Formats: sequence, structure tokens, C-alpha cells
Amino acid sequence: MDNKQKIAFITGVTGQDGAYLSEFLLKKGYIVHGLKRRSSLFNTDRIDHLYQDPHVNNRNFFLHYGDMTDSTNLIRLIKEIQPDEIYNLAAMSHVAVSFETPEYTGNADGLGTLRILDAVRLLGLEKKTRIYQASTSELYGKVQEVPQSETTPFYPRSPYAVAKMYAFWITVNYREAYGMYACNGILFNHESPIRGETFVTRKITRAVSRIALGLQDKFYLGNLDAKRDWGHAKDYVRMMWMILQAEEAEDWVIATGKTTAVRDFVRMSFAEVGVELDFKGEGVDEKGYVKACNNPEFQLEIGKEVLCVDPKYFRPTEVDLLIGDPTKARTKLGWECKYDLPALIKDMMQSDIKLMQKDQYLKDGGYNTLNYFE
Ligand code: NAP
Ligand code: F7E
Repeated sequence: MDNKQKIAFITGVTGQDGAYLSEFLLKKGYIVHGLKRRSSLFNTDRIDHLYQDPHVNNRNFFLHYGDMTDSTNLIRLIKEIQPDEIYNLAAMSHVAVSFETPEYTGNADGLGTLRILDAVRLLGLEKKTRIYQASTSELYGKVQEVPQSETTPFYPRSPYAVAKMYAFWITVNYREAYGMYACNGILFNHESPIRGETFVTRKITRAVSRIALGLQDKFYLGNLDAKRDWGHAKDYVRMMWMILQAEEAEDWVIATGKTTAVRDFVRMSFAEVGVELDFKGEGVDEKGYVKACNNPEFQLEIGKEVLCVDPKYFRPTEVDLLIGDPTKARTKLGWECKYDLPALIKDMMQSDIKLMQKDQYLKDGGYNTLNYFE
């Protein structure tokens, strides 16, 4: 093994950010170790293109079984790997699901972070290993200030956000108590073609693609008024790395500085396939209809109902408005977004149309020969 190569340990390697970050670090010449929990299926779709057979020489990408709820596993792995950098991305990351599984969320997302920090301390790696903690704009919850910056007070509104609040402060505490290089990246929502299918953006781009291709009639969403500051995950994983290269360990807000309502994300996604929408009604009675279809490839009837509201997607407590102020990251680290929202939506829609064309092909009697990663 080349001693000059940096070693990174990524928890949550099978997730959206874990996959992009692995790709990014491998391109930079890192040796990457990823933590993957056992599941009854492979669940490695997002990282299959990086996989290396364990029997080949000079590998630089390794997967290890483990879980954020198991200290014995985390301590052993960190001891074996001796990482220069740990990116703690593993989490039960779905806000609505955290209301269903609050105790598990607290354990994995809150205490899981403590387990990583304390493993580094116990192993005497405080001066060697730098730690990135995946903090979140959900900490701002019922926002106390607009836009939100590193100094805005937190007001979490879900078991997920409360667990992440513990993780935020235990990271700060270990930095101050033990002089560890441990940072929080307070990242606002970031999305991509490999975003989990139950987050609102991907749910929208998948549904719009299927409707355009005639595979589905309509879809259902919850709160259309919620506003989010959406960026592209590729821009955000680059920033995770930049945060750990900074001279001082600090906490950073990463955001685009623009906010958009869920309803407008729907409108923009349909516009991407040449379909104009009309919204009528209010609250649970609001619906989206096709106003015009300007793309001869997709024949959608004018007046067709394509979107309804289903209150089952409402949350017991909602985060209404998020908009971040990334001035510190821009000025001190020189970070810039390459993707704006229209570019993000284009990327997601192009990918989902391609993916759904595979379903259409199968429906029409074709064989499953098209590759997801084409
Ligand atoms: P994601 O796609 O949901 O991925 C989460 C990863 O964590 C998956 O690899 C998952 O494994 C793993 N995981 C969950 N529970 C685990 C456990 N108990 N032990 C080990 N691994 C576990 O999330 P993401 O969007 O990439 O986000 C990455 C991190 O950033 C998360 O901590 C999230 O909370 C945080 N964050 C995300 C955003 C965003 O907008 N994406 C914004 C701010 C912060 P499986 O594949 O087995 O489920
Ligand atoms: O919801 C509304 C929903 O689930 C966004 C995670 O990555 O970002 C993510 O959390 C908004 C909310 O993301 C549906 O009520 C309406 O207001 O896509 P989401 P999130 O809750 O913002 C933060 C930064 C994280 O840290 C999290 O890990 O959209 N919404 N209708 C809906 N949301 C969903 N999921 N499904 C709907 O049908």
C-alpha cells in the first residue's frame, strides 16, 4: 500500500452522498473504506460501479459490514483502518419516518455519532483522524431567522432533527474537550438522480417521468407549500472534503441561498418534458392539471388531473421554510455551486425518463437489457 495515499472511512457508503463522496475521493487518489449494514439483498446499486473484487491486488475501495448502533464493530473497524478522515454520513435520514421510529433514529443518528467520536478518542487517534459530521438544515426547524446561518439558533421539529441536534453538539463538545478535528457540515437539502425514491424531489421526478410516458395517471403529495433550499449532491460532497482540508476545525452552512416551494418543483419538473400545469383548489383539495403539452413525444390530454394532495404525507410538525446563507463557506473556503435548481431538475428528469423508458420497454414485452447506470 502506498503510504502517501490518504485513507478515508465513510459510514453510509451505500447512500446518495456516500456514493458520490466515494467516487470523488477515489478520483483524488484516496483509499476508501465504506461501512455497509447487512441486508437481505445486496443494496449496493449506487456503488456497484466502484466495487472491486476482494481477490485482486492494489485495491483502493473496501466495504465492511457494520452498524451505527454497534460500538464493538465501529471501534474494531476504526482500529483496523486507521483513517486520516472519517465522513459520518450514516443515518436514518427520512424526517417523516423518524416519527415512526423515534427511538431507533435517536440511537443511530444521535448516539451513533458519539460512538464514532469516542472510538477515535479511545484509540488515541485524536491528532490523526479528522471527522466530518453530516449535520442538517433540519436543525433550524421552526426558523428563528431568515436566511439561516452558522449563528442562527436551532429549533428542531422532528425526532430526526432532535437526534441530529445531539450529534451536532457532541461533535462540538469532543472538538472543545479533546482538541479533536471534528466539524459539522450543516447541509441544506441536496438531491440528484440517485436520491432516495421517497424524498419529495425524486418522488416528483419519477412520477412526472412515468406520467409523461403513459405509465401512470397521477400522483399524490403532502404539503405543497413547504419551501426548501435545494442543491445538487455532487456540489455538496465536494464541500464535505473541503471542510476537512480547512486549517481550523469549524462548523459550516452549505446551501444555495435560494428557496423554492414543493409546488414549483412539480411545475418545473413537468416543464422539463414540455408540459404546463395549472393548480386549482386549496389545501387538501388542491389539484394539478395539464394546461398545455408542447412536446409531441408525450401525448397528455389537456385538463388531465395529474397531482392530488393526500394528507397522509403531512407531518405532525412541519418545517415550513428553509433558506441558507452560505457566505462563510463561499468567502473562507471558496466554495461555489456548479448546479442551480433548473440544472438539478434537468439532471434528475433526464435520468428518470431514461430509467422509466426501461419500464415502458418491459411493459411493451421487451427484455430487461438496459443498464441502470447507462
Ligand atoms: P441516505 O441516502 O438515506 O443514506 C443514508 C446511509 O446511511 C445509507 O447508506 C444507509 O444504509 C446508512 N445507514 C442508515 N442507518 C444505518 C445504520 N444504523 N448503520 C449503518 N448505516 C446506516 O442519506 P443521504 O441523503 O446520502 O445523506 C447522508 C447524510 O447526510 C445523512 O446523515 C443525512 O441525515 C445527512 N443529510 C442529508 C441531506 C440531504 O439533503 N441529502 C441534508 C443534510 C444532511 P442503507 O443503504 O442500508 O439504508
Ligand atoms: O421533504 C414536503 C415535506 O422528505 C421536503 C432529508 O435529506 O433534507 C431531507 O429532509 C418537503 C417537506 O426532505 C411530500 O413535508 C410534500 O416539507 O424531501 P423531503 P426533508 O424532510 O426536507 C434534510 C436537509 C435532511 O437532513 C434529511 O435527511 O417536502 N413534502 N409532499 C413531501 N415530502 C415527502 N418525502 N413526500 C411527499 O409526498
